[in-house]
Amino acid sequence: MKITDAKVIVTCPGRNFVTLKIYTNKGIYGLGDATLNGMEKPVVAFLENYCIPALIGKDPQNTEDIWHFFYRGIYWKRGSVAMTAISAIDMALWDIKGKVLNTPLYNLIGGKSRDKIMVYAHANGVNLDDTILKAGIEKEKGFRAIRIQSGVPGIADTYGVAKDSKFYEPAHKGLPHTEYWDTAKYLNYIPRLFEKVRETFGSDIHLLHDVHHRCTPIEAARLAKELEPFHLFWLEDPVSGELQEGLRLIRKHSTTPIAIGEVFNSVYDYSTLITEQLIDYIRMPLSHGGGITHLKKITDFASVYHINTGFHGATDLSPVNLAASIHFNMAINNFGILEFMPHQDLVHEVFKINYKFEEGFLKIDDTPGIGVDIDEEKASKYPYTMASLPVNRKSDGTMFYW
Ligand code: EZ4
Ligand code: CO
Repeated sequence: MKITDAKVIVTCPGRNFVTLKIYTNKGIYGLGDATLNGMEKPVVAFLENYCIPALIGKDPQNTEDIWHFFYRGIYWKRGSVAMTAISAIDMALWDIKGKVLNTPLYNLIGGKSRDKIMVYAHANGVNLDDTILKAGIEKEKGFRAIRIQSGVPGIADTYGVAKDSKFYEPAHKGLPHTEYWDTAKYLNYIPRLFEKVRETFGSDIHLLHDVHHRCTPIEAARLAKELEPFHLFWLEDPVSGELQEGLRLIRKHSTTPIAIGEVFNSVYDYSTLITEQLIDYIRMPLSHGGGITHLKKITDFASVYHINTGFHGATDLSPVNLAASIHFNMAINNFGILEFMPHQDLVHEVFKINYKFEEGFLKIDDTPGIGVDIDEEKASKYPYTMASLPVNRKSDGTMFYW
């Protein structure tokens, strides 16, 4: 079997998505998600100028060798752009593998360990009362787990909390805009917020919170400690994970479970965190973390240390990635939870999906491969529109992590 061609489809049904389509001489094609929010074009360029020409003529069934060709074989390793491209290639090849063998992806990586995938919703409120209201709406929809984010008193813009709050979209049209941040105000507010949320919804619902890397290790330790009475499912990205050792400080002070890594792209971003048991959940998604081939190794490695998955699943990851993530998490033993923010209806005009939400869980059908298809004619109706994630400054203007 041979790869005969591949192309990159860029479409913007409400937001940008990049999809890699790999063709074979057997008339079978595979799809991979190559979307990197705000950096779509660099991924497209790497795929078109380097990866696709190198793929032609290769046997698509050799997923392991092809993965290493693009990872080990490339002198300039890693980085989000290159790893997103490699992820898309790997995902498309596993899609082909499933179609060739006429079986859904989950059967190729262990079969079913469960029938449905617990997912968490987002409640993003402009203030405390609004957040309680939003959480109530998600609970009514049947979610068993809700991520709680809120505007902070005294901070003008809080990341991910839209003012008009029609739908979640952290990227804004054009160049990066600036948000301003005040850690002291944030740290004083969040424990009060969770006290109120627990008081309102009781102890049965799983609660999550995303810090978006905005604390220093000792600040994160304080937050994790003060949130302990509210029994979070996890505290996400409490610090910038670049300094893996920073997570030691949080562990020393608190039993609040920690999730990290939506911006990671290699097992080497995780090695200290896993072997020293400094975290509880792997956030790195298939579409940025090297695809099924790499994530299977990482999650098996994590499993040895009793660390579970909690893959990133925001709306800037495409339905192809979401379906692949459902398959993957159906199969592995150490599944934890999956993030799920439903895409806008327009997205489902372009992508034909094979999963559905039911009472807090996602279920997927047994279409061979990943099971999502793209309508290229519809896709072509929505041209790429430049959009960027914000940058974050402290209130005095200092550039800060976000
Ligand atoms: O910032 O997907 O946990 N989810 C998140 C997301 C990410 C965006 C970045 O593109 O933090 O909102
Ligand atoms: Co996050």
